[in-house]
Amino acid sequence: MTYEMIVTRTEGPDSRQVAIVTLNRPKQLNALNDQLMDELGRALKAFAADDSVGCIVLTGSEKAFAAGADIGAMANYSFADVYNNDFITRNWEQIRSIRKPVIAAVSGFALGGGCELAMMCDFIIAADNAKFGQPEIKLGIIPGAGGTQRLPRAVGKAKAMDMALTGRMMDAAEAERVGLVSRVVPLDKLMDEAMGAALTICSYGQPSLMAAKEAVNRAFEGGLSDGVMFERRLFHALFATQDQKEGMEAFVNKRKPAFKHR
Ligand code: DAK
Repeated sequence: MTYEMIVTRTEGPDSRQVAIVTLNRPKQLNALNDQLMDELGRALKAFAADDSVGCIVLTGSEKAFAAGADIGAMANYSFADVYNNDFITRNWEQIRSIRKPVIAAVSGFALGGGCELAMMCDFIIAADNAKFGQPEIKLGIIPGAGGTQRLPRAVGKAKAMDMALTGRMMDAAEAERVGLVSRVVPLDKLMDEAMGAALTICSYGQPSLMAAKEAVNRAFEGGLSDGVMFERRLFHALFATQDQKEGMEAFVNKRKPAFKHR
């Protein structure tokens, strides 16, 4: 597939690759427009359907993961334009529907829709120059792609309100301290770190990876006892997989497991 606003490649052993998707509108700080989101949706869907891909890394440029939705493109929209056309929503939902692990490797600005996009990934690894924010309030709007919901779940109400109401940015150190990102590394080590995590993930069995992702996501959707029950059922179900037999037998026999993803 050919793309204009993203670049895709795969890396790793043939049988189990990491797909790397790079947002590529550097002059506009990767501002997210319809075409970019369409291309991103298509690429993610294709990698999700590709059995040789075990994990996806989403990244941007050194200066910007993404500085938000394209303000120039939005500036003249009316209520009827955004409501009737369900303004860019269809593409934003795509990333949430991907069942394989998706890591955001963030350097530079992750603002507005850029921060929301990173939060839709399963976890965020940040470079030490990363800056997160939901500055929509400065434009007379509010976050529109889940920022008011995912940010408080990630960092708590106080920090989320602070960011949504003042529009201030959070640096990488603060983002790690409050749990928005899982790791912070020097900028020149960002892709090594993200690839290391992605290759580790690729070495595990796909059914258990997907079950772990579903179960953790469930923690954000409902109550504790329902979540624990959901986890228990998935846990039990994994005993029906070849990978569980392989993983445990390999441990007992002190050898490396060879997962078949079945
Ligand atoms: N849109 C369009 N262009 C942008 C942009 C953006 N969000 N951010 C930066 N650019 C462009 C700048 O206009 C500039 O273009 P030229 O002037 O060179 O042509 C170029 O990128 C470089 O930017 P700066 O010259 O401003 O660079 P600085 O280093 O001085 O400043 C900055 C960097 C990131 C602090 C600054 O550019 C900035 O404040 N940018 C705007 C950040 C922002 O407000 N983001 C939130 C946008 S609202 C939804 C889904 C998502 C959304 C809504 C709905 N649905 C699913 C319904 C999301 C909304 C948003 O994200």
